[in-house]
Amino acid sequence: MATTPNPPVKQNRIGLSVMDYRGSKSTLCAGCGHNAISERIIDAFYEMGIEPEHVAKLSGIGCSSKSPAYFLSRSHSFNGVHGRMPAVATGAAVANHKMLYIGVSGDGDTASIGMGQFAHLMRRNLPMIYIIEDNGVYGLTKGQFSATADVGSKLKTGVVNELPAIDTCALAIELGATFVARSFSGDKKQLSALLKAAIAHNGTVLLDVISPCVTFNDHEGSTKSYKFMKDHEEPLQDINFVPAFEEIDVEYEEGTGVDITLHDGSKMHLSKLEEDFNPTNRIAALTRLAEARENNEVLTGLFYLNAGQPSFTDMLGLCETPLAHLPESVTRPGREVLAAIMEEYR
Ligand SMILES: Cc1ncc(C[n+]2csc(CCOP(=O)(O)OP(=O)(O)O)c2C)c(N)n1
Ligand code: SF4
Ligand SMILES: [Mg+2]
Repeated sequence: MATTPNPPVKQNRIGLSVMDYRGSKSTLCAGCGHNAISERIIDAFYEMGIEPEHVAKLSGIGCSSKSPAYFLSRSHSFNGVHGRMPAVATGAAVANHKMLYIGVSGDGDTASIGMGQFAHLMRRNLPMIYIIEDNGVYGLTKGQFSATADVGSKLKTGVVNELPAIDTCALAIELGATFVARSFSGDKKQLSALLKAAIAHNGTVLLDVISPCVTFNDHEGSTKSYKFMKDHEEPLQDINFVPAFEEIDVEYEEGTGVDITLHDGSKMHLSKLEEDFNPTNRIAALTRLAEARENNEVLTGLFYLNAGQPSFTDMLGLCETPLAHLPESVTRPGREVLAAIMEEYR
C-alpha cells in the first residue's frame, strides 16, 4: 500500500525547525504561566532566525529561574545564585559582546533578594533581555508574598498584603533601561511581538510578564490570577513587529499610531489604543505608570523605548574580537609591560 509522505518540516531563514529551539520537558506545574512564556521564547527565537549557539541563557533561583532549561537547549546556559544573575550576565557580556543574552528571573529573585544587582544592571544598559516572570509570590518556597504583590491581594490562607508593590517597570525606566514593557503570559500576540522586538534591541530590555502561579496564587482575591488578568488587563497599544529581514507589506494609515525603528532596522508599529501616549518620552511613561497605579489598572504594552542610547559594552570601547577569544599573550601581558606602566608613575 502506498504511504503518504510526511509534509516537509517548516524551517526558518537559517534552515532550522522549531524543534531546534526547544529544551527539556518542563518540570513546573501544569498550567504555570512560566511554561507559556517559555513557549513564546521558543517561537520568537525561531521566527527571528537566531542561531541557538549564539545565545546565552542566564537565571537566578526560583521556579521561573528553572525555565531556561525548557527552551533553547543548544544555547549556553548559567543558573546563578538567588538574585545574582545580573553580576553573571555583566561578566559574560563583557567577556563576549557578540552573544545574545537572555535572563529569566522571578519577582522574588529580582525585587527582593536581587534588588541591588537589578538596579545596577538597569542603569548600565547592559545589552540583554531581562524577563521577570511575575506571579507576586515566591512559588518555589510555597507561595509567600513577594515585593511585587499588590496592596490588598490575598493569600489562600486569608493573609492580606499591606505593603506597597514595587513597580519594576517604573524603576527600570527611572534607572536607565532602554526598552521597558509589561505583558501577560496569556496574551500570546502581545508577548510574541514584544519578545521579537526585544531580540532586535541593543541595550537593556526589561520585560515584566505577569505569570500566574496556579498552585499558590490563582484564587479569588489574588491580583495575579488568570481571572484577575483577564478582567483587568489594559493594553496600551496594539503592537505589530516587522523584522529587518522582512518586507513591510502592510501600509498603516497616517496618524493611526507610532512607528519606531529599532537598532537593526526592524520596525514596530504601535496602534494607538490610547490617545497621545508616546513610548519614546521617558517622563510620559513614568507619569502613565504612576496613573495606572493610582487607578488600580494592570497596564501592559511598551512603556518606554530609546533605540539610540549606546549599550554598556558599546561604551566600554571593547575591541572587535571578544575578550574570551583573545589569546593569553594579549589578555595577560608580560612583566615588562607592567614594569613600563609603573615607570610612568615614578
Ligand atoms: C540566598 C537564598 N535565600 C533564599 C532562598 C530560598 N528561595 C528559593 S527560591 C525563592 C524565591 C523565588 O521566588 P521568585 O523569584 O518569585 O520565583 P518563582 O518561584 O515565584 O517563579 C527563595 C526565597 C535561596 N534559594 N537562596
Ligand atoms: S509552584 Fe507556582 S510558580 Fe512554581 S511551578 Fe508551580 S505554578 Fe509555577
Ligand atoms: Mg514569583
